[in-house]
Amino acid sequence: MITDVQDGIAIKVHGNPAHAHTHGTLCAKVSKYTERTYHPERILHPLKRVGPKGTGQFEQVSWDAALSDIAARLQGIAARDPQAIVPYSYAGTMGLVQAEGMAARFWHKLGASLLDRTICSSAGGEGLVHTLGGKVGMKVEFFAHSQLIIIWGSNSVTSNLHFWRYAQEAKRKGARLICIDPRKTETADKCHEHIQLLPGTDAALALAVMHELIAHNWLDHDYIAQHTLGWDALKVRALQWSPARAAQVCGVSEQQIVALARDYGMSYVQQTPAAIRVNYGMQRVRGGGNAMRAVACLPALIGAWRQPAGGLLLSSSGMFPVDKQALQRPDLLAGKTPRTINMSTIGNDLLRPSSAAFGPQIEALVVYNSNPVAVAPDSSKVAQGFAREDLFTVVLEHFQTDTADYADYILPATTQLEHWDVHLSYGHTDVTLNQPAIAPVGQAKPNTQIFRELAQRMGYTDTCFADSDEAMCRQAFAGQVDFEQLLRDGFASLNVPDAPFAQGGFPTPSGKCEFVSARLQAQGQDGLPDHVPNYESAGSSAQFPLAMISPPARNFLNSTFVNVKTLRDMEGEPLLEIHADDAARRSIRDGQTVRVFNDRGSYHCKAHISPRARAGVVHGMGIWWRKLGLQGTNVNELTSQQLTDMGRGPVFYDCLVEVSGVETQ
Ligand SMILES: Nc1nc2c(c(=O)[nH]1)N[C@H]1C(S)=C(S)[C@@H](COP(=O)(O)OP(=O)(O)OC[C@H]3O[C@@H](n4cnc5c(=O)[nH]c(N)nc54)[C@H](O)[C@@H]3O)O[C@H]1N2
Ligand SMILES: Nc1nc2c(c(=O)[nH]1)N[C@H]1C(S)=C(S)[C@@H](COP(=O)(O)OP(=O)(O)OC[C@H]3O[C@@H](n4cnc5c(=O)[nH]c(N)nc54)[C@H](O)[C@@H]3O)O[C@H]1N2
Ligand SMILES: [Mo]
Repeated sequence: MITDVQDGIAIKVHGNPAHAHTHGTLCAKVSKYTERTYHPERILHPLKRVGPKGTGQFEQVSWDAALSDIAARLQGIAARDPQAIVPYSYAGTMGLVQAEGMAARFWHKLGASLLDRTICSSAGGEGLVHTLGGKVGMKVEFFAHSQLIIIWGSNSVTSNLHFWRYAQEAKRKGARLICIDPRKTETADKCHEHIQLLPGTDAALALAVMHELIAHNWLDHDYIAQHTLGWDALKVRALQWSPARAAQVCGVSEQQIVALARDYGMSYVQQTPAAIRVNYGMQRVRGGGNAMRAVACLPALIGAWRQPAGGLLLSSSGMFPVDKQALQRPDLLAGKTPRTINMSTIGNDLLRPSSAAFGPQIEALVVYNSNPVAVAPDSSKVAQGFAREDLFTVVLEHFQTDTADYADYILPATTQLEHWDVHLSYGHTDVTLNQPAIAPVGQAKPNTQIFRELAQRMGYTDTCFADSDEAMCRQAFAGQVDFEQLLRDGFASLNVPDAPFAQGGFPTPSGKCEFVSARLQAQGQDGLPDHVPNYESAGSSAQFPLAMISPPARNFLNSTFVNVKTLRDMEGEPLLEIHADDAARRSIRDGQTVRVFNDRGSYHCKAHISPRARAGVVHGMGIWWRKLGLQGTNVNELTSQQLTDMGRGPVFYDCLVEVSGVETQ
């Protein structure tokens, strides 16, 4: 991203045309970054709570007063037990330095609870680790040369524009594109085929594809023999999944499954490259880890990995040689072994008293790069926890979010335009450098600086607390990336082979693609991938007959940008997409206000009778700020704190609801 600056003011941001993957283009929301940076509601100085918890009333205080008081409060709690202090952070910035750089050092030194950062990708990530050995896969640019692209659990047009450009290029060259998604997305519109399965049924579909590959012998026996583990067992499992059986489970036609398998099998017969872009949409259900494993087995069966434009990509992040030891300094724990809090169950955990199993009650929460009151599941519990009068809460933010409303202190943080950072990627394999384009706006400070100054007030004298942000950027890749090149170009490509698994060499314990995982068996899990039904399967409840998913909105980034007017105007208002039959059965009109509800809570929004919804499945779009929605709630009022089969992740898309019209005068 390039920022045009005039007289110290950022005028415009645009994509860097010299960077192959960005190619001069930014997505709709990030192209509004200057509007967000100079937003009239940007927090420009530290704020201290003056009203009751959660009412959002604050007064301006000096940095010195705020940091001294925060340090004193944390020291008081730490003197009893530092584990009563919990950091909470995720995707605001995923830069290695501003996310868990200086902050991690601070928490390690303090001995605070560790945070299990599960809210986005841990189920799929762990599924992939147990199959391919890590978040590794084909290089994203080679999708441009694939002949068959299966986009599985991703609305790429909305959430992964830079991949989508390569898919478009392949399509122009004659590739066939297949989308597998319960919603008829903007991406599905542009694919040749759309398989509109029920949420949480991907493993059944993948196993039925295997069934067909076996039945027709569309198998690369040589690749399977040399580079996979557990084929005989997987074969037995897959043969239990006839297309007819999977069709029942997935809620799609048997013919569609057979055709999918034929397309995939023909890639083997004709030796044309077949690629799967699998993404995190399919792992936000109970069986998310198993689903990812089942899908990740497919390329090995047809030897797709032999070609650069074949194979699979979930995330490329495992290919980056990040030096976490240097950045995060776990050695500062110095023998302490704090407990771990799972960010996906923060609602329950904030409400838990001290106990032998749990440890001390959470007394202080320091939130940065995250808006948990809006994004974490079961948000009425989360809000109830944040509302505890005895909880001391500090929020580092750009804006007064739903979470910041509950803070005791809000500390103004810098944006991407104002600080140093280095980034890895979910998709491509370039390291990128973020150099500040403008001075901090108002009194904002980088997260790193806030933790540096807190460390000083806590009396921490280790030299690592004096490292500058630029120095930390240099430490992040332990000299494995040319920093001078980063300074010059803004990016540097990792040295990744074009077809990394053409000759096997997977980073698993066996070095093979593991159909059977001994590590999973050792955890007491099924060593083979299987279909694990949702906690709340479509059609399993008469009281709550509709399955709800809540995928990202095109013009928001999770809950970021919701307060940027031009983007919010494009999104309109919080919507529930619903099929015409489901609406008719409930006498719901298009545009009518509806109440979406289950045992956990209720959410008011506008109904949108939409061909994007299949019967039985509704879509609560985007992550709106609660306070900008109707009645101060958002879709996470309905989602549960149940966890996935692997990775302890949330099950946002495993959620049953009922919908009723609300009479409006
Ligand atoms: N515009 C925009 N872009 C974003 C984000 C955003 O909020 N807005 N968020 C960013 C972040 S943090 C992430 S993690 C990535 C996520 O990006 P991806 O992992 O690519 O996922 P999404 O596009 O969120 O896709 C979710 C899709 O999965 C579908 N889906 C839901 N349940 C199932 C299921 O059971 N099976 C299958 N096959 N599909 C299912 C949904 O309908 C939706 O279309 O996107 C990033 N990009
Ligand atoms: N129902 C439902 N819920 C979901 C999802 C879903 O699909 N459906 N998606 C989930 C996913 S994939 C994710 S990743 C999570 C994301 O959830 P979060 O990690 O909470 O991400 P955001 O909602 O974008 O909030 C990030 C906050 O960080 C702030 N921020 C940005 N940069 C900085 C910085 O440099 N310093 C500081 N101090 N603050 C900064 C922003 O202003 C913003 O308020 O949400 C999850 N929640
Ligand atoms: Mo995410």
